[in-house]
Amino acid sequence: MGALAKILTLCCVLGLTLPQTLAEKDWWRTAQLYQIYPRSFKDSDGDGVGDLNGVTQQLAYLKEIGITATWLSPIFTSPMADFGYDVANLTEIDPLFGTMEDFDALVARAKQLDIKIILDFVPNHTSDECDWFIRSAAGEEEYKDFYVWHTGKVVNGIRQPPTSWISVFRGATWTWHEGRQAYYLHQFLPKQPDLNYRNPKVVEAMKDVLRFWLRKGASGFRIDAVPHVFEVAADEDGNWPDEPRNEGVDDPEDYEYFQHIYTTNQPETIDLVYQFRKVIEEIDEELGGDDRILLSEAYAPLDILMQYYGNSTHNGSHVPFNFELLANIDFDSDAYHYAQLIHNWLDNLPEGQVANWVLGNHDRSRIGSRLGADRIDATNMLILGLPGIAVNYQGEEIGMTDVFISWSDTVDPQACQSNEQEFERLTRDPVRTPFQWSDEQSGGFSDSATTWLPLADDYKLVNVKRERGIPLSHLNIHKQLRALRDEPTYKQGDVTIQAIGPNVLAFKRSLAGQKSYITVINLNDDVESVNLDTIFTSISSQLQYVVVNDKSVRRKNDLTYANSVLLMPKEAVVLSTV
Ligand SMILES: *[C@@H]1O[C@H](CO)[C@@H](O)[C@H](O)[C@H]1NC(C)=O
Ligand SMILES: *[C@@H]1O[C@H](CO)[C@@H](O)[C@H](O)[C@H]1NC(C)=O
Ligand SMILES: *[C@@H]1O[C@H](CO)[C@@H](O)[C@H](O)[C@H]1NC(C)=O
Ligand SMILES: CC(=O)N[C@H]1CO[C@H](CO)[C@@H](O)[C@@H]1O
Repeated sequence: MGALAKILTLCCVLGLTLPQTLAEKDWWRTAQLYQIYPRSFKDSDGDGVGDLNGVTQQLAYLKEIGITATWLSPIFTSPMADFGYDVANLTEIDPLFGTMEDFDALVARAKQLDIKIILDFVPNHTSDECDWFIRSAAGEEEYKDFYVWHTGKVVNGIRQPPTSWISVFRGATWTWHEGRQAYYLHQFLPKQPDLNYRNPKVVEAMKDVLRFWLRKGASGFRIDAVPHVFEVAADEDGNWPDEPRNEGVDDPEDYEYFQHIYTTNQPETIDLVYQFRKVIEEIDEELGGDDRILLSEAYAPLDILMQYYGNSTHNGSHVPFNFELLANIDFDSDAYHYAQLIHNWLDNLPEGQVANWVLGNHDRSRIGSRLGADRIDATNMLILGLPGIAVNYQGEEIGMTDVFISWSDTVDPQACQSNEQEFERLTRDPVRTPFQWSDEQSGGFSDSATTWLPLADDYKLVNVKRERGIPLSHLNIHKQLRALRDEPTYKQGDVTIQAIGPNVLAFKRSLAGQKSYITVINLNDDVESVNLDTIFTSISSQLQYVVVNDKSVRRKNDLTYANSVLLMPKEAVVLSTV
């Protein structure tokens, strides 16, 4: 971590010489992605819960902030035991969010605005209310092996689950089913039985789900929780091994009690992603038009993540989400650590692939709360300024922060499964509160005075309407950063990253014959003076301010000498050569 970050120039990260037609197909290589959590984006019908028509109404806002594609957290029929991550019918819209006609209208409007709609695909399990599970539990021949069933083992005359595996949401991964007289496997809630991917019929059924939505106009999928799709294969007697203990975790119900070597990141998972990619390419072939894409979410070691991109014979995910920064940066991280984590991804990137940058999502504490509200612009400068795909979670562009939700108002199952002492560590409600559109009732999110989660107290200060009118608001800085991404230097240029001491992170984007841009971030509270001339090669002796934040004493278009750039506490700026 303390190791000196060395200057490294990454060559042709984006591939410089793509022919025009291919470049259009490759829209996603420089995309601005935006995650919408539909429950909390915009409520069109006054029930206090966001919906598809709400998203359609606000597509113009996505256009305003320059979004290329948006991925929606699950909108499918669900008993909502896990807010839509427990899907009962994978090809149906949940009435809470609207109808299939509403979905069609969303896709049609998005097409007019040239915004792509990407859907969330939850392969790890279905709801126990899914027709497949009901038939499987009844032992119907076609479906009986759609899920993972086992009669358990009998020890001292007492029936026990086949293994001691623990669910992500605490407690056993096995639940006894009276009807079938067997245990079924669930890595999450008992209401979320795991599909049996060792059954080819399941794989085919899931591929049909992908085909269904692609033909309905989806531009791709984000695949959720890929590591949990496969468990280790059973031995010839149909039994599985227990997992080894994690020393230092004493609560036997806690997911961390065991090392998950048999229930996560099994090698078959990667091949499944390759198979899903084939489906995407098959539909590209069938329907033509712009590329459809796969985003994949996995918290896994870097060498495994890189395999998701594909290998020499198989294409994989276009965008395996890069959680290096999200998972490893904290409030106290220094510039060396940032630089190292950025390098980790870029230096390991397979040839021809594109990097992506993610700092938040619906599962993680918001950036402003995790890293400090006065680092929000700085993180947006990283996400939007580094080469490749920028990914924002809704609200990051206006600087929304975590909202305290009391135990009695808590609805996230991950927290509700725990107790009043533990829930704050586990709950994801604080990052899922209603989007703050304006200073009106319910922040302009809903006509209803009550919303499914309480609104942030600060909505009168932090909202789209107000921030539009403040020159250096998070929103307006975000828009300026977004505009820069249309410059050839940002689309195709190289990057050089440098920590300048522990407090200052800088990176240069450059492209032959074009202006270079240098982002300089003061992470901490000392005034810093940096000499960029000695750090970055071939820059002009004078630099011009292109983007400043509200900590700056300089203004846009001011000039400074490259050999003495003064930075105020938490100042973050983009400079260009002149
Ligand atoms: C899902 O819903 C569709 C349309 O309502 C129906 O045709 C299909 O059989 C359902 N699928 C399952 C697995 O229940
Ligand atoms: C690439 O992946 C495929 C499918 O998983 C696998 O069969 C093949 O051995 C891999 N090739 C290499 C070179 O790793
Ligand atoms: C991978 O995808 C690219 C671009 O879509 C395509 O040209 C190539 O043939 C694919 N490679 C394989 C091994 O399928
Ligand atoms: C990593 C993870 O938790 N992935 C998803 C798989 O399914 C669960 C349970 O439904 C979701 O909560 C997760 O987001």
